[in-house]
Amino acid sequence: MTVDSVDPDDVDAADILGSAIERREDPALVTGDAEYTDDIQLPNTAHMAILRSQYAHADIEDVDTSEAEEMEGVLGVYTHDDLAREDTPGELPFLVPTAWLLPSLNAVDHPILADGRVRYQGEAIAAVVAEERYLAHDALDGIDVDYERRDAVTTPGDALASGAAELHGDADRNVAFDWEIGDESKTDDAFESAANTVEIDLENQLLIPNAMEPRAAVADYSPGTDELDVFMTTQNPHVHRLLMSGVIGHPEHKLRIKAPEVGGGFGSKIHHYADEALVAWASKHLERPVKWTATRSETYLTDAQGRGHETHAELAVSDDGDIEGLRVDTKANLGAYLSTFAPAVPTYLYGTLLSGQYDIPAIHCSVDGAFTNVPPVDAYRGAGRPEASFLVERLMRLGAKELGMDPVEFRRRNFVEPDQFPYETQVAVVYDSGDYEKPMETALDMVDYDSFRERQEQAREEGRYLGIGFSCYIEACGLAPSELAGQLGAQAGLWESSVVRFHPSGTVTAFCGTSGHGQGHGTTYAQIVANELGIPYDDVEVVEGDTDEIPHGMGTYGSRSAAVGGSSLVKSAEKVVDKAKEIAAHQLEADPEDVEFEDGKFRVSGAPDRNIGIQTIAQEAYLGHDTPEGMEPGLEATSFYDPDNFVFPFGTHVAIVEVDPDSGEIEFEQYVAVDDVGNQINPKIVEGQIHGGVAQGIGQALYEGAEYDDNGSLVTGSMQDYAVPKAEHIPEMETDSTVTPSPHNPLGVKGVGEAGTIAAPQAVVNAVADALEPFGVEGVEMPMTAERVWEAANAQATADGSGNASNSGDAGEPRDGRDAAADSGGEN
Ligand code: MCN
Repeated sequence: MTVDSVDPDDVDAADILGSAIERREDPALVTGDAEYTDDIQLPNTAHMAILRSQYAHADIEDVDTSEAEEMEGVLGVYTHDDLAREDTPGELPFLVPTAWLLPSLNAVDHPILADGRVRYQGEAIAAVVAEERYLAHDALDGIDVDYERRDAVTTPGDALASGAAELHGDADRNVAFDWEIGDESKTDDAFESAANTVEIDLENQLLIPNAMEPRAAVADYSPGTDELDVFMTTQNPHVHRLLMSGVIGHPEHKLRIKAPEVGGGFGSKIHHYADEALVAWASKHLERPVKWTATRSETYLTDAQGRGHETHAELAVSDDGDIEGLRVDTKANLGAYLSTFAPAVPTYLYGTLLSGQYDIPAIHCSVDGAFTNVPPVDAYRGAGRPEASFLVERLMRLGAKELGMDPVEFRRRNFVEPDQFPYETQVAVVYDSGDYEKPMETALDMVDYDSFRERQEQAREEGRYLGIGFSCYIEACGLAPSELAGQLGAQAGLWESSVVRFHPSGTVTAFCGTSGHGQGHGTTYAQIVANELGIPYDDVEVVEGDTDEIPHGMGTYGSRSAAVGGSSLVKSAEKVVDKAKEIAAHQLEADPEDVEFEDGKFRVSGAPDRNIGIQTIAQEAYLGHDTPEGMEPGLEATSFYDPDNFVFPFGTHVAIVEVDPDSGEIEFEQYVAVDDVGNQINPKIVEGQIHGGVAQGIGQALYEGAEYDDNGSLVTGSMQDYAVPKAEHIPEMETDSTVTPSPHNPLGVKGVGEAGTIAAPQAVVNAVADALEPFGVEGVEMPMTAERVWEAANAQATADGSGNASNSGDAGEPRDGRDAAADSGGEN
């Protein structure tokens, strides 16, 4: 089902919420009219370039900046010592979790500029500010760094092994923390008595975010007022303001962070990096505007990466197919330093999702976080939840296989049933609402599962290898109830604030503390506010991303904007209506109790002719000539909305692939995504978010992965080497949805921004495993490149000498004796 977008003018005001209206932000974006950070040209701007470590691990014996300082046009060259001299706190912060929740956390120092040692390739050592951007970059060649190289370690398993190169003197064998969740002894008991167990070792590879727009910042300091304006690529301006204020030692109330148009983030623009702090500090220091825009190579080296897990997991299952226990042991890559949200990602955002869609009576998960010589690893679209869902859904396939049970039947048997909600898992969260059977059924119909196995058998007879893969995912988003966030270790409340302001003419500006960067908030928030106030959609303007205009805010990540920001707007609009109703009642000479509000009009009950529109009331509110006694003029309201719980979207994604064992190529026959994100504000935007998310999930399954050599140098440092999928690599997706509203917010919505990314990888990996079952292959590590798939399909043949020569181009023998290559064009 493809959702067709509609013109808002063709939608009745009463139907605006839930309509698939066109995104209002697109004309400016596609015509080049939108203003991004790098478009900002302030008079007298100086430009910054940053000298980055060429090595992943080294002591810095000396940094000689004298030649650079002499170069024409250079205004300043700064190292760690310069920042220290200026009494700048100079440490980059992390926010979660707090030490009392993660007592083992080793909160290592994270200097803005390297302090005698570099721990990942690309770490900032010195900054140059010059009159022109190219001069600044040229001057980097005038800085001489005397490195003493050290051994590097890039994977968590290696970093935690004895004898590994140590990154931080005070970290015992690179241990960032150890953490556990669930009931260990109950889980051990479940395994001891289990009739069947299956186990898996898997890697969830490191991924590099690829927003279209690289990170950038322009800072403008006014010495007269001591005000510092920073325009930057941020997903959370108020959080950045708070953190930066501490990092550079500038008072929060004199610091303004503004996000112009932001060209994607996927999590990478949540965090506080050295670069933005340096720009702000330098502007203050030089008393003139300073600008920095990362090159694409810099983003590859320094943007916080995602995932990076090595996991061993086991599932205990009864003979009837009931899951009895799940045991997980994960080593998580944290990179060289703790980034803003980093320790929360492989702990509270991962371990709490390990029950998946299933009623699992005993779960235990232990996680060892490791420092390694790669950039900090932090939240990247999905953040902990894709890792959990991948693991659970890979085990679901294995469990079914072990019992000889249909994978759909096995899942269905273990689903949390609709009457079990709210469902408390064994890993600390309570699922809000769900009906897992429904999206599964819809997806099965869409792929005609009843006939698939026959088709698969027939194809195998012809030497063609079809496979089907299921992913019944769950996620937790809408971050988060502040109290729960506190219990989970965040040093921040995760409420959201908004203002709904009527202007005297009857139009409205809605301000929200979230900060969209591609998600279409301008459209969906206007739909919410127009619906609440009963006014035309075009009369509502939405403002985000500016600490000067918006009272406060926690930003956009964790698919929280609709559930928390949207709900905050509802609350503000309700307050506005309440005040307007009092004015209306006064003017209609009625008791407010007797006044009803519907479709933008206040009516006296039982006397429909006595009515007045809310837009007229707005004018009256500002005139203040005829309002209830003692009422303040004006019509606007502010809310700080704090939700009761996370929201838990879910769904079933199914991939059908054909694998060519001769070449290792994987072709999609069908990709079906059926998602339940509760009520939908805008089905077109929901569909677009699913499309983008699935594309990223397929990217992880098939193409993407950060690779480092033994020295810790990034091998996949450009788009030539890091395979971001192109449009031709992504299959036509068939989408549908079911609707199970969340009871925890006034809109009944659940988040959608990460769902596709969380769902897709395991659907594809399970499909490839299914296709290659005749070859005795149970899985291929991601990214499933043609080479890896070919090797897996041919491993058995190579091992037992059954016919495949590595350079013959023929596939190995399937285990059931059929000739894989016979009819499959093995000569191609
Ligand atoms: N929406 C809706 N109905 C729902 C849920 C959401 O119509 N039931 C709409 C919302 O109103 C919003 C959009 O869908 O316009 C996404 O909403 P939500 O799921 O609340 O997610 P956020 O807006 O908080 O966005 C964050 C999420 C995350 S965490 C990542 S990562 C991500 C993503 O969004 N990064 C993106 N989508 C992205 N899309 C783009 N283009 N660029 C990114 O960097």
